[in-house]
Amino acid sequence: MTTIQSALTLYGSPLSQPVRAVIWLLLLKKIPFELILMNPGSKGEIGTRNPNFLKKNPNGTIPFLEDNANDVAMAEAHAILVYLCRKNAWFDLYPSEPAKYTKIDWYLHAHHRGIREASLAFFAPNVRKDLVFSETFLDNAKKMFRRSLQSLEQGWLDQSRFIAGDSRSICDLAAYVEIGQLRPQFTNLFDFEPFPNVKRWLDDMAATDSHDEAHTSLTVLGDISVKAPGINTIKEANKRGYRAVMKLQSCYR
Ligand SMILES: N[C@@H](CCC(=O)N[C@@H](CS)C(=O)NCC(=O)O)C(=O)O
Repeated sequence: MTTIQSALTLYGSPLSQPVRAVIWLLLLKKIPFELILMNPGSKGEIGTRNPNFLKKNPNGTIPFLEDNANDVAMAEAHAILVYLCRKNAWFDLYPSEPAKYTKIDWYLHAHHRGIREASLAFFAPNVRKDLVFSETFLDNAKKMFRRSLQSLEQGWLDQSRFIAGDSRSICDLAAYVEIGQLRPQFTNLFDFEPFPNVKRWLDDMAATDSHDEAHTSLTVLGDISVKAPGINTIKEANKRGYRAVMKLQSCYR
């Protein structure tokens, strides 16, 4: 039997927010890829802190992408999203005109100390039991997230339907994987009622192609607002998330 190596290899796990953004983009564009399941923070065989993985990515983070045909290997979700769009001329999601892509870049850079706090403040304390957070740290992360959400509510999403304009771009994917994970239909960790523009945008994003497959892991994880999930639920969520991604891919391989 001959196996065909995918042009793209993505190291990650479906429950990881930045990994999900890359998975979603590749599914949206119907680009086949190999997904190598990783365990964030672990030194074990498939861990991001294993010496073999650290040789690839010294920062020990996922997502990590190898574009085998082009001898490209890279980390950082937003760099990967931009790379894939530029290389494939996906101008619908990352336009070529500076006036348009600068707004997307602006959001993507701001996201890291703002909206990404959604994970630090709400998700990781429930799911990443290997990480220890002080109350002060968590309070600050929650404040930072609320402030950033407020700026999306009043400064970005009241100007346009999506974050950087009236059509979807990669910054909407990057933002949704963080903000969307807290919705009542997923982890149920945040009350969006005071944010009507964000709520409208969340609904628009949930209607985007491949949303459900990219977010299957979160559906399996379920509401974690009352009780933190056990390790078996987390493993099952990643496994079923992986299967959903592979099943959708098999339709266009
Ligand atoms: N800025 C990075 C963040 C990546 C990141 O934090 N990934 C987590 C999983 S969600 C990770 O790999 N953590 C490894 C660890 O905790 O050691 C990106 O956007 O790609």
